[in-house]
Amino acid sequence: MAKRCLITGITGQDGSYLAEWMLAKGYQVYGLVRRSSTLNFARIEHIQDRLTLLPGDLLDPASLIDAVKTAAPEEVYNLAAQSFVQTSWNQPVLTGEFTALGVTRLLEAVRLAAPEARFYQASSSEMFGKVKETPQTEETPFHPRSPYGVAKVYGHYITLNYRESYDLFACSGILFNHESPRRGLEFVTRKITDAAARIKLGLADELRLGNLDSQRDWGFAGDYVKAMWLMLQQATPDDFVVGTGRTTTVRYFVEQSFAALGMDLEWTGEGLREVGREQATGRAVVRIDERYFRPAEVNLLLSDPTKAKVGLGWTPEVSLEQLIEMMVRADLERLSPGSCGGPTE
Ligand code: NAP
Ligand code: F7E
Repeated sequence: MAKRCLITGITGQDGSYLAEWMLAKGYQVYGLVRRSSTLNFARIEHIQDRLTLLPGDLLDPASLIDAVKTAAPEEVYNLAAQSFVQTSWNQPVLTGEFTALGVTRLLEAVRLAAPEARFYQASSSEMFGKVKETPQTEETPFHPRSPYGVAKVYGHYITLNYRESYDLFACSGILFNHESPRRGLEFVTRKITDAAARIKLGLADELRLGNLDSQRDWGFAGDYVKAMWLMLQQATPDDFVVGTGRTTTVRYFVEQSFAALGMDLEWTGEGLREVGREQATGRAVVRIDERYFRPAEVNLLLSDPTKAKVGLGWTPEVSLEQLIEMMVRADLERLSPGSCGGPTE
């Protein structure tokens, strides 16, 4: 009989890639979806007929218990969260409800309705925040810098606590930034590749950004969901850092994105940096905009993924340059005349 898994956040970036991976592995895949006044299944449209979608919300314990009972899963992946760091300052309480307490609600549902199930929690490199050491490992102390980061620290420790208190097979993957053509448009990488494609096509002439100096360890989401699955195939539950071991600036990501579309870059000025374009029409400007700076920034993230490499046999396959190329090409194709468009690749 096929193994069964339940994925929360299946309509999100990672949920869609994980669902594809689990289907390919022969699992019966259940996904938790919350009610919305408009359908938001764009990322899973292509596989929707092979999924069983169950209604539920991280705020509603009964809906979680129902979903776990119905799916009767061997594996549960908790990917649902309010995941945008900037929004967590505007909605700190809601972020705490979803991203922190939501984990406890789901763990309780698993403890009560499927205690033998293996549980994956989507922890984050944002927990390292104002980093205590570089690179960051599973042993690096946390110092979160946003309500989102604080909520993720709670989710991380409650997962560990349920492992220690109830002997649940509960693991946390401490994942560094991972991107794809399915990344939400508000995150910096997708904002850049979408804008580069628009500027190339003459649909926009400006890209507004905040801190160009912040450094991230960016990988491809399609690679990272494999690490999630590998964690739940181990003999004992454990936590793993997942990243590429390479860090670059936001500025570098901008340069590479425009270069991938054959556009020359020229940075000028302190507050205002300009992009000169040779092949597109009009004039493109990268403008520094105070609105995109954060009250407290995470300046530098760099993973040491040795434990995942050795313990899980996991290595990322897509390089940063390949990822950028993949993202700009997908945005260019989506926005080109004659394309059917849509918010994803
Ligand atoms: P995402 O694209 O923002 O997806 C978030 C998902 O959570 C969506 O499916 C969303 O549903 C769902 N969700 C939000 N609130 C919910 C609620 N109250 N009840 C039920 N579902 C809810 O995020 P992602 O990039 O795929 O990330 C997946 C997980 O990994 C998140 O927990 C994130 O915090 C964490 N993480 C991400 C990264 C990264 O770089 N991507 C790195 C480390 C950790 P709707 O479609 O209805 O909004
Ligand atoms: O910002 C800087 C910004 O919003 C990256 C989430 O998936 O990864 C993600 O969190 C950096 C920051 O991602 C803009 O200040 C400059 O330093 O793409 P981001 P994030 O905050 O790193 C972690 C691991 C998660 O767990 C989260 O869920 O880019 N930046 N200018 C900008 N960022 C945005 N969004 N927009 C700008 O205009």
